[in-house]
Amino acid sequence: MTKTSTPITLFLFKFSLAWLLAAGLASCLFGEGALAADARPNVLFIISDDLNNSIGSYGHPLVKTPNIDRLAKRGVRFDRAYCQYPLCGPSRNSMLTGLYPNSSGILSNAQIFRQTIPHHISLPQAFRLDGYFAARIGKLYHYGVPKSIGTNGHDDPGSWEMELNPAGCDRLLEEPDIFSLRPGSFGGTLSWYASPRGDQLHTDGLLANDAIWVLERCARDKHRPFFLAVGFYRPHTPYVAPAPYFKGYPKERMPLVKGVKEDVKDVPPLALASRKKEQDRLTDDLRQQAIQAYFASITFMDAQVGRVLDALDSHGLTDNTIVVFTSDHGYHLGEHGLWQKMSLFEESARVPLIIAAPGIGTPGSVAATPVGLIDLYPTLAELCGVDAPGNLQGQSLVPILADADVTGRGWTLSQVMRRGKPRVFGFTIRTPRWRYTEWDEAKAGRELYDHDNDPLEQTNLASAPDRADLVANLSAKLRKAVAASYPESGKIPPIRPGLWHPNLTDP
Ligand SMILES: [Ca+2]
Ligand SMILES: [Ca+2]
Repeated sequence: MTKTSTPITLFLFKFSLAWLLAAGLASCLFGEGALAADARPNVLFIISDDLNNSIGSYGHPLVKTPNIDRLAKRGVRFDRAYCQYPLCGPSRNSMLTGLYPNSSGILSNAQIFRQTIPHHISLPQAFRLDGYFAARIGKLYHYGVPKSIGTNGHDDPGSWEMELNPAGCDRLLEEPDIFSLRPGSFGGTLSWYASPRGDQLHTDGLLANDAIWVLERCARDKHRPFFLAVGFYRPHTPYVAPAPYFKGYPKERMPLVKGVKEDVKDVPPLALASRKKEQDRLTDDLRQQAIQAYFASITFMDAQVGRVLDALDSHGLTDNTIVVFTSDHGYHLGEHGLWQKMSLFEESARVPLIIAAPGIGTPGSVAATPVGLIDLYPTLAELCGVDAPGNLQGQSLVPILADADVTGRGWTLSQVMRRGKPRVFGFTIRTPRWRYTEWDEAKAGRELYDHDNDPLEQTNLASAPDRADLVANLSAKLRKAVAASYPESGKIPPIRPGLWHPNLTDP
């Protein structure tokens, strides 16, 4: 299903989807005696939204994430994992197509790759075509949060056999109570609320309930493996979580970033262009409230992840299910004066990534080599023996899963667009030691940070005379990586009119 333009085809399509949903669940439920059991592993793909590495097992001193941590103990934790574009839609389209944004053509939210490369086979679609039961609960492709919660968002119907879109009190009841820096605006604006309602009334609690429901049914019949994708909404703004989670993070103890004025002196302006005007209103008190609510939302989301992992255990699925946990991009909490996403600094480009593949590698090991979300598609396809398209641009992480000391490609590429006439791009390459960034092909500045000595990226070494050779070397490496991020045509595929346009966002 790649083309649709009229409400009638859309209706028919949704009708057939409802049928498929019933049929898919029925086959999951009752099976067909004639079919032999399929021994291929299941995949439970869990993604959180706007989650940075404020996670216990990543060494965060305050944030409690016991459930993600226990997954890390039985999987491989990638310590240097990066998104390809620090914004929901472009990052998710890149991850789920296995293509760089320059090849998916998706550089903004509210778009789907069916508008640019309609015949490409997505990651869940590849599993579907190879016989897996592919289901989505919540946010996998882009969704406007919170307005699209409860709808299909900017989804790709071809990717799934079944879709569930629960909406909880955070979406349906509590918006009038949410504090926002721009009153009435939640999704793109710092906003938060300590809800008096319990976990299972919230959207993420309902998502976990739905995941448990699907797992229970899939466990009853094993003739068809599943690819279950669960996309939690927290800690995306508005940071709404049940009030008890806020108590674990006393406001006055929330860490504030100091020395921003001095820090940004050596930073090119485009690197800081994700700053939003309303953030001028932030006081230290509001900053601490925001961080408290962000951390509370993480621990709330972690608890829901725990409920899903428990269901996997209690239904005896753990030993034959590959579990992935990640986020679509990182998040600033005041570093360099920035909040939220859309920067190429470490906090915005870096993501948590844990893969627990039963029987592969050493449980609890940590891979230090840089990897990207773009690598997930070839990795999962290889682990499950699923046919994947030949034009994927990531690497398979299977050798690194087997031995966390394997280097693999050894670098990752991330990019971001700055609007203007013309639009310009920033590209950044991350090696084990260095982050090197060019804005508008270095015409608008360069950055070089030494992570061995400067993990907070405070000192831009790009014009240090003794680093000239290193800059030349990294610049050549970056440009080669950028050139390889385009499709064969050498051009970013444009949005083509008349192709599938996601218009399901208004409830
Ligand atoms: Ca996001
Ligand atoms: Ca600086």
